[in-house]
Amino acid sequence: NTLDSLDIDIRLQDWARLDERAREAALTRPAQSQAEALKRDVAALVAEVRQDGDAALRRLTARLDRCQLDALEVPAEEFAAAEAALAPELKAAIEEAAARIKLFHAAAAPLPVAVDTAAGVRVERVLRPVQRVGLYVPAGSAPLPSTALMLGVPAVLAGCREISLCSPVRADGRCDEAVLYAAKVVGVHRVFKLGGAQAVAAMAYGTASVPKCDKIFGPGNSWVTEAKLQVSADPQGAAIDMPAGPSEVLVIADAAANPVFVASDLLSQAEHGPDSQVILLSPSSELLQAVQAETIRQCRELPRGEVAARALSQSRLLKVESLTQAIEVSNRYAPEHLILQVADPRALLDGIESAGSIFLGAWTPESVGDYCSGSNHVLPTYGYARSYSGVSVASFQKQITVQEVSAEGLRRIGPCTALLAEAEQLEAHRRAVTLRLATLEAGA
Ligand code: HSO
Ligand code: ZN
Repeated sequence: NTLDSLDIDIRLQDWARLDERAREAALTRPAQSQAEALKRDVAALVAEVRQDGDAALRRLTARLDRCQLDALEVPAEEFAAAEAALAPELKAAIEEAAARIKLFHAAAAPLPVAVDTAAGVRVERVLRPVQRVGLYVPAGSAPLPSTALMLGVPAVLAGCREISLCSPVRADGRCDEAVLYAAKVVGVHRVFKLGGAQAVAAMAYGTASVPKCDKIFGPGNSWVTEAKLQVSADPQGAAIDMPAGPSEVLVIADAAANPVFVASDLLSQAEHGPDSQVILLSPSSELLQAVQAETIRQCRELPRGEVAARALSQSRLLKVESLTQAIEVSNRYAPEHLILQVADPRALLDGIESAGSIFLGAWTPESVGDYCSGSNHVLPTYGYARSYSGVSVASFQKQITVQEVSAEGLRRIGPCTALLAEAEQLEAHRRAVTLRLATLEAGA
């Protein structure tokens, strides 16, 4: 095995022995390269697409993806060819996953609300789809058809009018077949052979071929992430789903956990990229040592072992005093994925304040959520789980409030309005109520 000599190292530390600075360091994500050079390069790409539209997209795709594009949009024949080329079992798996993702997302979708907050005062919430949305599906080190499902299903359920998807083109001029099939299965309207910052720019500003989008969704490398940040800071650009960083998992395991399972979960996140972060918390030194050995052993067997090893070198195995302390540390870290491999995982659930998605018990690997349990895998990373949630139907909707007050209703709530307006010294506000009340008095 070529990985036999690979240097694999995961640091094991005792939380109780770390001072505050060392604790902070143990939970710090690897720095994101927000280098000035990256910002400048991305700004130049975005400006070029804004200025030259399709011509810029062809130029950049030739340079960066080594592909001379004619049409930017995937034609019907290419969808048909992709469908014909895929193994029937893979197509069935894509359909099976899509069905469960749809089941959960439909059930979890927000509902309209109507409440009478006083007699004659009706307040409602109505839902409207974001009209034009852009989905980004990476294909960097590996194409991710599952991401097409995770973004496409909620967009369709929300009723978005125009759903565009961009995914990097291969050197042979085609997009990944499984990505195309997944896009078709969920009902994405149009797919474009575009990747990187230029794809984000195209969706944010629109070109002759690519429709302008109101909101852009999906993960991507540092170029894609930086482009999303830049276009979202421009009122003429597009909103974005959430800020993003490299993928991460935190596992809490007790002495009875199976080290083989725990190691496989740590590695499934580590293999995503050299900047992925994985953390294990356990009160059991034996378990931590067993997982350390097992992770190194399994890592050597992986096709992406070298990538995983680089991620592991930035990761931590932490000995904690108790499961209670593990929860404290986890809440402080706010992981994208949190796996609870403990005897009674439900007992810990109430204590968890911040996490993108939680996996309960020995039989729930993160992989099931990545693909087909039904939950979404586009989740807040980099500590954003403290304040953001994963992608859902609500991400593709606007919630609009509506109120309707009758004459009787205004008699009831008018005095409260007028008094508060007076306290804020906003006389026009006050009169908008008192003039009406006077009219009612005169008529009554
Ligand atoms: N764990 C990734 C999602 C993914 N895994 C896609 C496999 N394919 C970020 O949540
Ligand atoms: Zn994954």
